Amino acid sequence: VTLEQGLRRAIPRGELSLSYQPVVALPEGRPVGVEALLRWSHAELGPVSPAEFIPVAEETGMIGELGRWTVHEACHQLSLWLAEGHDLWLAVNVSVRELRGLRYAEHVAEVLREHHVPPDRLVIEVTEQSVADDIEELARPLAALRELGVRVALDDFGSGYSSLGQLWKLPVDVIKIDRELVAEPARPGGGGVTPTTAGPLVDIVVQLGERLGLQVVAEGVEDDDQRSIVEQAGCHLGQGYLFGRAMPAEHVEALLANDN
Ligand code: G
Ligand code: G
Ligand code: MN
Ligand code: NA
Repeated sequence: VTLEQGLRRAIPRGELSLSYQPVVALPEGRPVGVEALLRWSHAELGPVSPAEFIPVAEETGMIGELGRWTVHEACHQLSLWLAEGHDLWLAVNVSVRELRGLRYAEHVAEVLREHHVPPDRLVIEVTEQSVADDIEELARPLAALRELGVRVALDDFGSGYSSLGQLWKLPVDVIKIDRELVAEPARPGGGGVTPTTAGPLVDIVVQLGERLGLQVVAEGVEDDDQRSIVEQAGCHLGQGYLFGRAMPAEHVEALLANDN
């Protein structure tokens, strides 16, 4: 079976699900949001990574249907959490191919209304790299989302090749610092990053966010050293294995319940 054939049947067969990774407020570590991550468990192949099937969905045009399923499912889950009184927002990853589709924002507005979710509880994530390729065309659908009151996040920030000058033109509310910057590998020939100089890249992005009035999330925080670099940079939001991996909705509930 090809991935494409399998993917066509994934929704009717109920093989898709969402996992949720917590985003925490720093320095306290209290969960304030989640990122929904798509999971596909194929009947014969077993779990297939989105890194593998999202590109196939984009090439075959199935991404629209997949994206609609994802936003619908995520907003349904979010509405349940909000109804239970949890103060939480939710982020969904979106392919630029979905944004280019007609009336993407209108579709999102409909789903929000259907589930009675306030628009400012939803964050739409697009990767810096994918948007950089086509800023002129994507500024409009992104602006339409923001007019609804939905927040837009630039994902994997710092890993792409876009110039700061171009990013300046983009209507976004949140920057997510790519985990490669958070990990900050030692510089070649520089003797590595010493404790006193650790974190320059994270510092810069956090300061950029502040100057632009944007929220900044540090991604891929895996250990206490990285956490302290991020906190010392003045970053107020963190995500990564240190705080929690992507998990089923029930586990998020337990996390939120413990927090109260
Ligand atoms: O969860 P995981 O690390 O396996 O995700 C791998 C990649 O797939 C990440 O870049 C993530 O942003 C992307 N991804 C996960 N879920 C979705 C989704 O619902 N839609 C899109 N377009 N990308 C997703
Ligand atoms: O591209 P995006 O940021 O949407 O991708 C999210 C992916 O990053 C998910 O597949 C998730 O499993 C992965 N991820 C989340 N936290 C960490 C982390 O602390 N370390 C690493 N290596 N990957 C992470
Ligand atoms: Mn993301
Ligand atoms: Na990311």
